[in-house]
Amino acid sequence: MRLFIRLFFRLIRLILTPFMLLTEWLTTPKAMIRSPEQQAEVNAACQQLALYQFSACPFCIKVRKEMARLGLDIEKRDARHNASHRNDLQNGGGRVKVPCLRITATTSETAPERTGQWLYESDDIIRYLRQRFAGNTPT
Ligand SMILES: N[C@@H](CCC(=O)N[C@@H](CS)C(=O)NCC(=O)O)C(=O)O
Repeated sequence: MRLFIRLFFRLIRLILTPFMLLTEWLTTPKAMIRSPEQQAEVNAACQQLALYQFSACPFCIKVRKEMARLGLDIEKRDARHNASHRNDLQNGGGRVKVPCLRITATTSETAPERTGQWLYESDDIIRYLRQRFAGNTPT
């Protein structure tokens, strides 16, 4: 019975995924315009970020669209199909729930020990990204 339920939900996901991705593609906003220097600064700041996500998760789509609007080139890590990303999310963040923004910081240039934060909840991630990047230069 459990196998049947799992297969049923997998089938639903298989059917819905192309529609969700097509809708995302059709409704993704254009990126805000920055000068090349400002964009380079934003790109550098985005190196410290990674989004753990599933491709067909509506909450992840919401975050990806905001990333597109803000012109953020943030690495996307598939936590459904990539076991290593899934384990990192489980071990680092404490649960496999997406979206989750990994915010990496180095403690200092001389002792670049990597620290950071695992930010869950799509609304909190969007709020964080807007606060940091909605202006022309990252804060
Ligand atoms: N309130 C959360 C909902 C996120 C959510 O439910 N994500 C689903 C995928 S669409 C998930 O990760 N489910 C696995 C779980 O909750 O353990 C948000 O807005 O980010």
